Amino acid sequence: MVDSRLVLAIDVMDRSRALEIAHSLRNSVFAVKINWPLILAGSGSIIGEIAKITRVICDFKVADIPNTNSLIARFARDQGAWGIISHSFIGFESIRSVVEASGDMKVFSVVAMSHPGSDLINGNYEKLMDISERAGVYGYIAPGNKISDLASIRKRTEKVIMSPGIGSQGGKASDAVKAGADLIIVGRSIYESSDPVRAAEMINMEILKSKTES
Ligand code: O7M
Repeated sequence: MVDSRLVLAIDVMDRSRALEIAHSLRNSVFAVKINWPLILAGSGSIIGEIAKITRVICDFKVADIPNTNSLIARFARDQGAWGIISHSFIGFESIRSVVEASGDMKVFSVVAMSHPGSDLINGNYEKLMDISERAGVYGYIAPGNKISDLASIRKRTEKVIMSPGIGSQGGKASDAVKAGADLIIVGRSIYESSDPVRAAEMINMEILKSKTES
């Protein structure tokens, strides 16, 4: 597996394009993150197909009752996903159900977000981290374009932090790494670029440089 800290978000709705993107960038990424648009446009079997190419993180932002959450997590695990993303505002029992159904699959908990209007969730990161910690998550999602939120979250944990909000949403990978991100999520600014491999390599270099500086 390549030595990259980059997680490529493939938010396209065409199955063959998704596979082509995953294949062409497999040597430049730590993992590929897939989300509902791709699943809804095709079928869940895309997880297993991409898992043959690289690690897959299922960004399902799980947010339901424990029984439903368990079904979703088990499905992702059975398809061969490496990781899954769950919300945490759903409470201890619900996120615990994701952890229990995930087995070896890594569970990342959303405790702050990158978009305008995320203040409600971001203002509650301490409570959300406490719930997630008790539930036994592997890591956290925290915004790479809201550096003070990210830095505050880093201060409270040594677990893996994965950060979106880079490029198209205004954040810089170097700032996010310096504030404590371990893995950087980037989507459009790579797969919509005229040279996606080069775009990914530039971000890989930026991450590496910031890690050695910080
Ligand atoms: O780089 P982009 O903006 O094209 O894509 C960012 C990806 O990260 C996209 O898949 C979003 O759904 C996701 N994301 C956010 O942009 N903001 C968040 O706060 C959280 C996520 C995410 O990945 O949550 C797990």
